[in-house]
This record gives sequence, structure tokens and C-alpha cells, in this order.
Amino acid sequence: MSLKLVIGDKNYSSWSLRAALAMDLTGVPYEEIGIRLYQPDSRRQLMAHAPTGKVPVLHTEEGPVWDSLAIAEYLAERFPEAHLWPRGQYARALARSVCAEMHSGFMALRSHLSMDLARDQALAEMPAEAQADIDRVCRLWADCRQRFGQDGPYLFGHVSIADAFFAPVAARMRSYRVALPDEAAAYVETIYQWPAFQRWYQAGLREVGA
Ligand SMILES: N[C@@H](CCC(=O)N[C@@H](CS)C(=O)NCC(=O)O)C(=O)O
Repeated sequence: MSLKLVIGDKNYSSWSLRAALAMDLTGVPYEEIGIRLYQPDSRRQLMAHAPTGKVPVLHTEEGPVWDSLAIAEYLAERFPEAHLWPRGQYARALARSVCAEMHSGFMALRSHLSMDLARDQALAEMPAEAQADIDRVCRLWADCRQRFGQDGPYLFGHVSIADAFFAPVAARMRSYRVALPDEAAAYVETIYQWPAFQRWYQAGLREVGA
């Protein structure tokens, strides 16, 4: 087996984090290739590795798979025994819905609170549209946990792709010191306790000398 995951800076690249967490859920060894973003040479390196010039991209024996959601689906299909999606049919559908919502939405949250794992400071003022995204995330997390969270602390009880997709959001909640309802704060802590996230987080801090 030869899987290579090309990623960006661990401190900043939220899409890379999603794919790396999904990769970790498979339990399969893989090679990691890191590209520093926002450097004079970044574009050339990105174009050398990724058809879109963006990370993450997963290189498989048959060719590249790009975009975090496509990578997650590929891994779930290739390693079915790892149960990357929740087991119940509707739980799976809901998990896919919330990942798709994350993938194509929450623009204000993403632009005003861009991922910076080393940050530990609130915004001077939270823009109303970012707060609306945060409120929606909290409702969404509460809904998943209430319906399917009985078997563990993750969104669908057991850890799944849905947690990989919302881990960067949890990180923003903490690093921007966002005030949260208790259950959302507990979920953020769950993400920080997730060993795969912790490894990435610590590496991200080292990258920026924090
Ligand atoms: N929808 C894509 C987004 C990928 C993306 O925007 N990646 C950023 C890093 S987080 C990137 O490669 N930026 C470099 C550039 O645009 O030059 C995914 O899910 O993989």
C-alpha cells in the first residue's frame, strides 16, 4: 500500500487537518508530504503535487484524489472495516449532511475566524454574520449529539468523519475564545482530547514556535 497525503501548514490549513484526521481514522500507515503555504515557492510546489493547486490531496496507487470531502469518502469506501461514517443509515445521512454544510457553508466563520491553532485571543468584536454561523454550529452539534451521541463523546457517539470535519471549527472556538453553551464547550474539549487532533495541534504549535 502506498498512500501519500499532501498537506499545508498544520497551524493554518483547516482542510488539510480534516483529511489527515479522516486518514488517521483508517489506522493505515501513510506518508505525509507538507507544503508551507503563503511562501514565494508555495504555488510551484502546490501545482507539482495537486491538480487544483490546493491541499489536501491524497496520492493513491491509481492517481490523485483531491478535496477533503472526496478524500474522506474515498477512505471510507476503501477501508469499510474502519467505519469512518456512523453505522446507522439515517445517522450516516445526517453526518453527510453536516459535513456537506461545513464544506460549502459557514463562510463568515471561516473568513473572520480563520484557523490559527496557536492563537489564544478573542476578536475585538464578533461580526454578526460570524456569530450567526457559530449559533448554527452549536445547534447542529447539539442535534447530532442528542440524536446519536449516546455511545460516546463525539458527534455521532463514536468518532467519525463528521468530527474530522468539525475539528477545525472546534479549534477556532477555542483559539478565538468563543463563548459557548456547555454542551458545545464539552464537544470542543472532546476534540482537544482526541489523540490524532492533539498530535496535529502540537505539531502546528511547533511550526510557528508557540
Ligand atoms: N474544498 C477544498 C479546499 C482546499 C483549500 O482551499 N486548501 C487551501 C489550504 S487550507 C489551499 O490549498 N490554499 C492554497 C492556495 O489556494 O494557493 C478541500 O476541501 O480540500
